[in-house]
Formats: sequence, C-alpha cells, structure tokens
Amino acid sequence: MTIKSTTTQTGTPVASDEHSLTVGTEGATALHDVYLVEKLAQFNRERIPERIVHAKGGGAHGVFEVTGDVSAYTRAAVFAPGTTTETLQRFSSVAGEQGSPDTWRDVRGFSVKFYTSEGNYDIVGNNTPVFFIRDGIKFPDFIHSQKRLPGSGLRDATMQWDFWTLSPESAHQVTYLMGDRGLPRSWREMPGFGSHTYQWINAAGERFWVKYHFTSNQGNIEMEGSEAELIAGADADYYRRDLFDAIDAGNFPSWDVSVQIMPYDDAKAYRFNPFDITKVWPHADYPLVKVGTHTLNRNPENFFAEIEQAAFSPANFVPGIAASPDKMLMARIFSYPDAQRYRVGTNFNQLPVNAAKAPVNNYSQDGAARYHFNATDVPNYAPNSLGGPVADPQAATDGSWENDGELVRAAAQLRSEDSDFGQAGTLYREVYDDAAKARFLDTITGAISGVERPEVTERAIAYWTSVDADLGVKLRANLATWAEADLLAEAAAGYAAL
Ligand code: HDE
Repeated sequence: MTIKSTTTQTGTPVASDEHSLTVGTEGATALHDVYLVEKLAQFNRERIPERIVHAKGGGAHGVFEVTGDVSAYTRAAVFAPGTTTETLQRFSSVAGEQGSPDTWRDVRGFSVKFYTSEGNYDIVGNNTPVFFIRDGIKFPDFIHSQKRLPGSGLRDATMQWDFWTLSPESAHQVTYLMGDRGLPRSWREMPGFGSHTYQWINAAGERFWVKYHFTSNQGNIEMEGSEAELIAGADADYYRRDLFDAIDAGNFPSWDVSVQIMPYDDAKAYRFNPFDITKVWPHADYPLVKVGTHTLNRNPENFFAEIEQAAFSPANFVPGIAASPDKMLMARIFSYPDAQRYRVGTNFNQLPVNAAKAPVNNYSQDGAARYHFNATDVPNYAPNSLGGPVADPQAATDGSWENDGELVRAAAQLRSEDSDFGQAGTLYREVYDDAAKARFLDTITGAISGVERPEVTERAIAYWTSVDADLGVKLRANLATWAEADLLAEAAAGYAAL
C-alpha cells in the first residue's frame, strides 16, 4: 500500500502532524506555521448550526418501489406503477439537542427524500399522524416551551404544561406523545405519517386530497418508560446504533406506503376539517390504499455529508403533488428552505445528498460555495431569445383550490364533529387497552408532578378531564398519591440524613 503524503488544503506537503513550529524546543510558537493555523482554524469551523428542532437523528439511503396503481389519482412519476426511486431517510427526535439521548420521550421525525425523475419530492413527517398546534405562527412559542428556560437553561414541566393547557388543540398529539408511541423501541419499529393533507392531481387535472401512511414491516414495538430511562443513560445513541447495525448486517428495514384518498369535493362538508393537522381521518371513512414499499438498504459513508447536511423540505413537490390549505403546511413551506439557507448555506441544494437526479435548469447564480455553474452560452435572465430554459406550465402543477373572503386572522370554521378534545378522547378510550391506559395515566402523572404552579396543575387536570372525564378523576387521585409518596420519600431521606 502506498502511503500518501499529508498536505495542506492547497496541496502542499506538510512537515509534521505532531510538532508545531517553535523557536527552539521551549520557545514561542511561530504564527507562520501555516499548517498549524489552517488545522486549528478548520477545526473551529467543523460544526454548522444544529437544526433548531429535530437536531438529534440518524438516517440511511434506500429505495421506493411502487407496487400498487394510484395513477387514477396522481400523475406523479414517482408513484407510477412499477417505478423504482432512490431515497434518503432521516429519523429524529424533536426537542433534544444533537447529543441528547435517543430514548427520551418525544415525537419522532420521519423524513423521506425521493430523488424522482421529475425532481426531488420530500415527505417530512412524524411517527404520529397529528400535531400540537394548527397555525404555524405558534410554532416558535411551542418549541420554546418544550426546550429550555432562558435563565437556567433547564427544561421545565411548568412551561410545557402552561403552553399545552393554554393551547387545547394540542390534546390529541399530547395523548399520542404520553402514550406508548412516545417511546418506540427503535426507528425501525415505528410508523411514519405525512401528517398534513396534501393534494394529488391526475393526468386529467382532477384533484384529490391525500394523507400518507408508512406502516413498519418490523411491527410497531414500544418500550417501557423505566427501560427508556436506563437506556438514555447507558447508550444515548441507541436508535442511531440500532439502525446502522441492522443495515450493516443486511437486515434492511422496510415500510409499506399507503394513502388515504379523499375526493376533492368531500372536503367541503366532511365532519372534521380535513386541513386541520390536529385531526385524523378515520379509516372507516377513507381506507388505506397501498402504493408501494420503502426499504432502507445503505448506510451513510459520511454522517455529516449525508445526514447532517441533508435538507428535507415540505416545499419540495413534483408534478402531480401539491399543497393543501393547511396553515401549518404553508408556514412550513417557507420555513424549511429558509432554515437550510442559514444552516447549510445558500447553495445547499448543490451538495450531493440534496442534489436532484433530474436536470436542474434556472437563472439563479452565484452565492457562497457555489459548485455547479450554468454553461457560459446560457443567458442569466428570462425571458431571453438565446435558447435558455423556458418555464412549462403544462409540465408543472401548482395545485389549486377555491378561495374567497377578506384577509383575516381567525381560526377555520368548526365542522360538525370538530373539537379540540374529541379525537383525543377517542384515541384514549378506543385505541388504548387497559394496560396502555394505565401506563398513560402514570406517564401524565409523572410529567405533571414536575409542574411548580398549582394553577397550571389545575388546568392540566381540566385539560385531561375534557379528554375523558374518568381520566380526569383518576389523574387527580394519582397526583395526590404521588405527592404523598414524595413527601414520605423526603421524610425518609431527612431521617436518614440525621
Ligand atoms: Fe418541522 N422544522 N416545523 N415539523 N420538522 C424542521 O427544518 C417547522 C412540523 C419535521 O430530518 C426545521 O431544516 C415549522 C410538523 C421533521 O432534517 C425547521 C413548523 C412536522 C424535521 C422546521 C413545523 C414537522 C423538521 C429545523 C410549523 C411533521 C426534521 C431545521 C409550521 C408533520 C427534518 C430544518 C430532517 C425540521 C420548522 C412543524 C416535522 C425549523 C415552522 C407539523 C421531521 O425548518
């Protein structure tokens, strides 16, 4: 094996990786030790800003294979019968920082990038079908309440429950979070959801509303709170390791990808607002239609290049797929590329992991760290008479829906069965069995017992009473028992200290 010479970033051989250039062996270090300066300066710049949410994660490359036929609903090439598309997936937790333990209770991110023949298509969802809020203007406040107090830098149950109980639309998602789904056994053994309602458009221009579901072929398996706490201490990277090891061993995880499809006009009178991300569409109304299978089969070779710099965005649509009038989705469509221009840099879409496999032609130019440039014979303005690329309204589909009315700042009108607590109550009563209900009660009791303002605790009891009256009664009793036990434990500790 020939050993290569170490060089500076500009290719000049370097003298040593062990000794700085000094005046004698005991003297001052020379500032013109170019390699030392370059090495330290480069090191200081290794980190880019972590994602403000979903900072801790992991991922892998994969493939999506269409097995069904949904061509009656969308003209998207990625979903055409028989199509195979390369993908990238990233999983994450939401609130913790980059080094935080994987097994802290949290919602998990579920992002998939499809490198389609018509450009990149991203589904950036979670392992829950709903979300805590329904208007993007509340997102920074919500995230602040889940992260750290500005003064102490500590996470704080009081502010979490203060925000949630003042934002009752959070009840459905908090019921998921505090239930078993808040602690998956691994990223492989959890489902994924696009969560929002999206628009599909078929070749005839007909529109449909859809919701994406990824069903794990490994099953949905969760862990107990006590086990998750132990693992959080013993192996903070438990999920990242599990995914990497499984793929490394050739044990490729896969998910069946399905959609719920709502005819365009059904949305007008549906019993729940179909564009409210705090609601699901019951499967009895809109059953799952299988589209294909997504399999992860290749680990990253360089985590930073392929996972940390990956830029997923709900703004990345392809012809045949578009947005819906979900206010959260519209806020996200602005937010993600904005975050990526800041976090990765203006030309983040030129990095290999983000670059489309379809041709990219437009009149944008320059910017920091630009790598690909338009050919010199192509003009840099449109319209032009020099044969530059031309926008094609037939090829593109913006998606559309009817709008009317004044500009307002107001909630959407409630449908016949819309309420903040209704679907949360159904989830608790009809989906959780008795054992899951008991674990749920213990989890919310534990979480609320950290609240330090009695009026917030009272509001939390009222919040869960609105979800389910019996749950409210049990919660009040459980909180009292736990408080008493804490007092007893404190008394015991005090006695032991004498
Ligand atoms: Fe995100 N979210 N989000 N989010 N989100 C980000 O994007 C944001 C929301 C989700 O693996 C950020 O590049 C706003 C819902 C995932 O790289 C940021 C709103 C859902 C990931 C951002 C939401 C998600 C993110 C952080 C309210 C599930 C990780 C840096 C309108 C349906 C993506 C970045 C990855 C990441 C903003 C709400 C999922 C700041 C403003 C709802 C899986 O742009």
